[in-house]
Amino acid sequence: MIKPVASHLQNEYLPYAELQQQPAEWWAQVLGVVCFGEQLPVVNGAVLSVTLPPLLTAGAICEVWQSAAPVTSGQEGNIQYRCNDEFVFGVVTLEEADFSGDESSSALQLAAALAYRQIVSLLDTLRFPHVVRFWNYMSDINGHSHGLERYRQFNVGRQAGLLAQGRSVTGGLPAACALGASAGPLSIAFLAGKVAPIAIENPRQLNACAYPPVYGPRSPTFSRAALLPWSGGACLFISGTASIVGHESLHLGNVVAQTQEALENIAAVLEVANRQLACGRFDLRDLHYTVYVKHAADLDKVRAVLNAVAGTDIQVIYLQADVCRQELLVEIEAARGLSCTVSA
Ligand code: 3EB
Repeated sequence: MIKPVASHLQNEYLPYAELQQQPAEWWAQVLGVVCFGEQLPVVNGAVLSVTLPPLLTAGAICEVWQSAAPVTSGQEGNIQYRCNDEFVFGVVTLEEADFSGDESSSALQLAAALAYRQIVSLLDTLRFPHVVRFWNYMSDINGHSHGLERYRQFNVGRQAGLLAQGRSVTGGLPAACALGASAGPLSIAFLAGKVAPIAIENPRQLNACAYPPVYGPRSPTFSRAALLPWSGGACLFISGTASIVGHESLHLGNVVAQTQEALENIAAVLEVANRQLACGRFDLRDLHYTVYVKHAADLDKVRAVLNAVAGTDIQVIYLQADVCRQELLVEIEAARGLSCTVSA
């Protein structure tokens, strides 16, 4: 039987303008925040600001992770974090200009390796060994140098950082996303806890850690979803999901079909996750979605597909971002906390 975590985690979307006005009592229950907009002033140390323009909403928008138990904040090296007895949420941003790459290693690769080494080291020190979710953002994700696409450089560095700290790069991996911003430092957020989440894979997709070398010398290190059971339910974190079946990108140039395929993938992940639940079930109509659209002009098409599949009554934000394969036009991530009790 899985040992449940004690309390509920949930995310919601809040305009940045409202985040700026929240009182201390509100912050006391906030584990972490990821904000999307153009060069946002710092509201709080442990808030990740990413230079990704929101679509649809007027101003900047934030994804807020709240928990029931009061939170305190801290700092270690480049990492700022907030934690309670059960979870820690941290953010780290590294300017590539501060790293002197050489012929064999780019600044981005070195920055990724350092970030992941520092994160894991902090988690070991604080005794939150189990990462549930990583958020990764970098500029020019499809750019090339050192004979390698920058996303693939990031993958090399991420693996090096994890391996240097004795972490697995092949199994039991957290949920994650990796997106391209138009500018800004390498920006990473993480959520970790005391209890190992269940790593969920998608039967329609090859495990990302087993992608063939054609996608780069080191594989990405994430599971398709992480499921965190607790005493009265579960929280599901679905990784960035795209139009990939097996390991191949499908529907090149067709954003409608790519969106449909990504949602098929999410539906398949939900089915696997639901089999793990003692009670309740996850449904496409109840998820909270962050949707990354490569071309802003595709917003209406992507939105129409999501509304047709998941309904119009969903919590969702749309952002303009580059996806980690040049040909992918959309990537969708989602999360949901579920409360339920087993009936006798
Ligand atoms: C994919 O399925 C799409 O490198 O952490 C999705 C989620 C993707 C996470 C990562 C990459 C990552 O391969 C890309």
